[in-house]
Amino acid sequence: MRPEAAYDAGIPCLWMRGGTSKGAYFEARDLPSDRAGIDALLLRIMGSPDLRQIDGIGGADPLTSKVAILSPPSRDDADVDYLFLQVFVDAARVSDAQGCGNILAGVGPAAIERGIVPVTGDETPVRIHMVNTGQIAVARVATPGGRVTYDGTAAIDGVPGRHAPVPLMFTGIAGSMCGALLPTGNAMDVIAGVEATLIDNGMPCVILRGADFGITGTENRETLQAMTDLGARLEGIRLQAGPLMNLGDVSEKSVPKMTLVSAPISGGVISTRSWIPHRVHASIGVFAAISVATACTLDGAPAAALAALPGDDRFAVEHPTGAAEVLLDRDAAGAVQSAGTLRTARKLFDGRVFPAPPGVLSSDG
Ligand code: NQM
Repeated sequence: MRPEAAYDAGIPCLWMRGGTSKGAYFEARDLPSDRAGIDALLLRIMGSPDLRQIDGIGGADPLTSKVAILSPPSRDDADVDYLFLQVFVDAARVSDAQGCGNILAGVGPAAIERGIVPVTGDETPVRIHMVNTGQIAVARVATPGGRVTYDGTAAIDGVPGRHAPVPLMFTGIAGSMCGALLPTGNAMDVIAGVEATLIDNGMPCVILRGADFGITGTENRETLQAMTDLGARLEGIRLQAGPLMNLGDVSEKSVPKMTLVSAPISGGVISTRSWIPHRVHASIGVFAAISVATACTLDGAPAAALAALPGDDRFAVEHPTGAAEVLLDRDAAGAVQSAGTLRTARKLFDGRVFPAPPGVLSSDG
């Protein structure tokens, strides 16, 4: 491991928006070789723990306190390895216990920018080994004239403007962290007297009926965040769900996510409000949306009874700032075989980041 002073001259860092999240993209070779060293350095870079992350580059929100670490592929069926790390805002904690499909959207462009993946045409397919779950995603990156472009006409809800599309396709993501799509074997379980679906199609999620919590599905993020009793009730259910989902004690983990569902309001399949798990999501995570959409197809799941299923494979999962479109390929029996989504990404800044000196950050906000 390198001495601390090796980082005083700054660390190469790409600051990118991936989907509806933002994060720091690093190459593994520029970081310490051990996880403890990486975690300590990332806390200093993002400015955690501190509610404002004022002495770091984190955005004082779990959705903008994210990190992607890229390295050459460790598998023959991939072009790049991507390790996702969630840097907690208010705790000195860094977690690899989840992936992130939004930050994933920036991985293909970043890997090309950094020369890990060569351009292969006007569009470059990038096979991404998602190290957190051991699964592969394929991103298609617009590379006209041999360079990544972020300009384009694709729009995603939760992000202003139009940008180059980054379609993402996934196979075999069921049971990514829980070992099975339905870790309890049931489409519906009862926890603390409430019916829930415990599901993992790329992201461990607990899906509950909003009506059981007095939620209509029209509330905005701020309203829900202010409902502290609701947050505490969801956390109680989450702590019980963790072991049932083969995740063990989840008191310090960012999974499972908690999603309240209601009948669709604006022409989509279902309305969602998500806790990730203690802050309310401004929209919904990519894999969380895939997991919710999948739950909508399961007989006996509370979400299925509320859903307006589409006639095709396009599932619009409504969220507080619009809808996320999920593609679900189903076999003749209706079982989900593969999934996809459309994201966009944008390079915001490319430079060197300077970590705060060790030991100066505190959590007194
Ligand atoms: O579910 C937030 C996000 C995410 C994760 C979170 C995500 C996903 O929106 O794949 O994208 O759930 O912590 O970035």
